[in-house]
Amino acid sequence: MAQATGTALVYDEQMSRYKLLWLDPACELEVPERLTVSYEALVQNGLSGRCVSVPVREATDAEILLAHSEEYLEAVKKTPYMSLEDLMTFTQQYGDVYFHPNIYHCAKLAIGAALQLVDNVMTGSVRNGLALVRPPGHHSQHSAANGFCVFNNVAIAAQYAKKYHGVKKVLIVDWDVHHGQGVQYCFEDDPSVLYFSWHRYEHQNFWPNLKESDHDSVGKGKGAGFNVNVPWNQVGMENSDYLAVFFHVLLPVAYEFGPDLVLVCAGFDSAIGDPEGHMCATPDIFAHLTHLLMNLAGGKLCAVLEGGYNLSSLAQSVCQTVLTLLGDPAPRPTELHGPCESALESIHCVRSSHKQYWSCLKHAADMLSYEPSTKHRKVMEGALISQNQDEQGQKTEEGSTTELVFPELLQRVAPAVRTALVLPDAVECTDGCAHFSAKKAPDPLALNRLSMNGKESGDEASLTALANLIPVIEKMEKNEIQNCLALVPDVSTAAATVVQQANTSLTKRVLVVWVGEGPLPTQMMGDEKTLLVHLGSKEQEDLNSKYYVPISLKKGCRDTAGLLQALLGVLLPLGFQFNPSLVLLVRTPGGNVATAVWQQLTCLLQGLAQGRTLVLMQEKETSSISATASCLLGNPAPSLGPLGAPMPDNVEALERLGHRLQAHWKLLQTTAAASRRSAPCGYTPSSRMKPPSV
Ligand code: FKS
Ligand code: ZN
Repeated sequence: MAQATGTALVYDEQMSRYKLLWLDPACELEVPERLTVSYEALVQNGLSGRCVSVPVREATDAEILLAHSEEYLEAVKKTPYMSLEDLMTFTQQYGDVYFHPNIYHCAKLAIGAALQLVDNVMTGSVRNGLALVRPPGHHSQHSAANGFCVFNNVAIAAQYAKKYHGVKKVLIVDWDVHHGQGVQYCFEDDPSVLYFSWHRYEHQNFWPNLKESDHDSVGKGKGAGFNVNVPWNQVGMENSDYLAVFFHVLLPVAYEFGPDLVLVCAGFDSAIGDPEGHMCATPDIFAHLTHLLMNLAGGKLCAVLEGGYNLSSLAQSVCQTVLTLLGDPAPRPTELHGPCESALESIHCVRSSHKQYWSCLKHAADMLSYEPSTKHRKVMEGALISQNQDEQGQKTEEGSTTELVFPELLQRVAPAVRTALVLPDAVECTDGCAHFSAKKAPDPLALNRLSMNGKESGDEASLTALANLIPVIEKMEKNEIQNCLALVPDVSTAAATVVQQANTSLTKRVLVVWVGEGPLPTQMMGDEKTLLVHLGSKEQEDLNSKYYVPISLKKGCRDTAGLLQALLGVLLPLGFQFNPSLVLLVRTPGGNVATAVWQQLTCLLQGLAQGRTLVLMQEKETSSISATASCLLGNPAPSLGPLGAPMPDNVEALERLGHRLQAHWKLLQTTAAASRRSAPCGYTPSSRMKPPSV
C-alpha cells in the first residue's frame, strides 16, 4: 500500500451543546468553550484548512458495549428524558461528573469521532489525526461515569481497532494530567494493549486518589507489564521531566512492544497554567511528545482530546500537536535543566517496577546515582493561579477560573524547500526533493572559502561536492531549506567542512551523529559548539570529554535493539539538552546499520534544531537514497515490529555510559540521588512523606 499522507481533524460543533446546569465546584471547569476555543485556534492559525476534515457520527450500541455494560448503557439512554431533578439524582451516584439532556448524544458523537479517526488511519486515507471531542473518556468505566467522562472513547477505539481492523497491538499514551483509571481497568489483563499514563498523584493525595494509580500497578495475569503508571508526586513538572519520562520509560518500552497503532489520550491539562494540573510544561512540549510518537506503528497515530481547562494554554497545545501531526518542524525546546528530584524518584520507581517485564529495563536501577543533586523546584512564580488547596487537593478559595493568557502561538514557519539533495552526476533524483546538482559548477566564493580552509588538495569531484554543500547550509540557516541529503566522495572531509562552516557564526551549535567506524576527522573531537556522538563498534578510549561521546556497541549497529536503546536513552537526551541549531548525521561506508533503524534515527533526530538535518553518506551508497530522503521529507519510518532483547553487554554498557555522563547531561539521569537499591522501590519512609505545600 502506498505511504499514507494527510492529517485528519474530526470535529463537530454539536459536542459543545451541553453544559453544567447546577452549581458544582468540581465540574465547573468543564465548559463548552474548551472545544470551540480549541477549534477556533486551529482555524485562526490556518491549521484546520491544512487538515482533512472528517465528519463525526454517533457510535452504535454495539460499539459502546465494547467497553461498557448493557445496564449502564440503558441507564444513560434515559438521561435525555430526565427532569433537572432526576438528572441531578442520577449524577450523584458517580464521582465528579454531570449529566445534561444532550450529553448522551454528545457522548455518542465523541466515540463516533474517535472511531472515524481510527477508520481513516487504518484504511490509509490519512496518516494520522486528532479528534476534538467532548465529553472526554478516560475516567469512565464498565458501569460508571466518572471525572467528566460518560463513555470511554479511547478504550472503545482500541477495542474497535482490534475487532474491525485486525490490529494486533495498540499503544495508548495518556498524557492528560489525570490518571485514566477507566482505560487501565479496561485493559489490565490484556497484553495486546499497552497503557501508559503519567498523572498528578502526590502520593495518592490528588484525585482520583487511587492506590492503583501508583507505579506498582503493572497489569494483571497475562497483562502484567502492559500497564505503565508514572505518578507525579509534586506539581510544577517541566518540559525536562516530561521528556525524561519519554526517553527513559515510555519510548524504550513502546519500541520494544512494537504497536500497530498508537492512540493518545490527549489531555492538555498537563500544560502550564492549567487550574487542575498545576504543571509547568509549555505548550510546545506537545510538539515534541507528538513527534516522538510519530515513528511508532509506521506513523499511525490517533489523538483524542481529553482534558485541558486553561483555554489559552489548551488552544496553544492543541495547535502544537496538530502542527506536528501535519509534519511541520517542532520548535527548539526551551532551556532544559534536566528532571527534578521528584520526577527522578518516579522514573526510578516505574523502571524498577517494570524491569522484570521489559528487556530494555533489565539493568535499570542497578547503579546508584553518583551525582547527588539537592535541587528543589517551586512552581513557577506568577505563572499559576491559586495554589491554595486542602488535604484532598481541592481548591479552597475562589479564583480557580482565573485565566492565564499566553502570548500568540509560537510561530513555526516551515521552509519552502523541505529536502535538498546533493548527489553525484549519474544519480537519479527522488520525488519531492530539490536537486542541488554536484555537477553544476560550484560557486567560486564557496570554492575560495574551501581553499582558505586548506582543502585545495582534494580532487575536483570532491571539491565540487563540498562547494555545493555550503550554499545549502546557508539556505538552511536562512530557513529556506529545512534539511538535506548529500552523497559525497569522502564523508570525513565533508563533515569537517560542514562543522567549520556552521561554526563560523557565534551562536551555531552542531550535533554530529557519526554512525559506523571512523576515521573521525581529528579537528572534530567536540567542543562546546560541537557535540560529537559516535555510534560504532570499536572500543573507544575514554576521553572523558563532555562533548565527545563514543557509544560502542558489541556487533556495532547490527544489534537493532541495542542501537535503538542508545538512540532513545542516550542520543536523544543528549541532543535535546545540547539543543543544536544543526544536526549533522554522518554515515560512514560499511556502517552496517539496518535501513529501518537508520530511518528511525533520521526521523527522530528531526525533532532537534527545528528539523535542520544534514545527512552525509558516501557517494556509493545510492541504494539508501530513497529510504533516507523519505524520512527527511517527513514520512514516518517503517515500524520495526516488536524488538528482541538487546545484547546484555550493550545494555550494561549503555547504562554505564549514561551514569558517566549524567553529571554533565542531566537528561540522562534515571535515578534520584537519595535512592537506594534495597528498599522496595528504593525509598525511605521520610522521602515518601507528603512534600510541604508550596
Ligand atoms: C476540581 C476537582 C475535579 C475531576 C477532574 C476530572 C478530570 C477530567 C480529565 C478528562 F480528561 F477526563 F477530562 N476533579 N478541583 O481532565 O481527566
Ligand atoms: Zn485530565
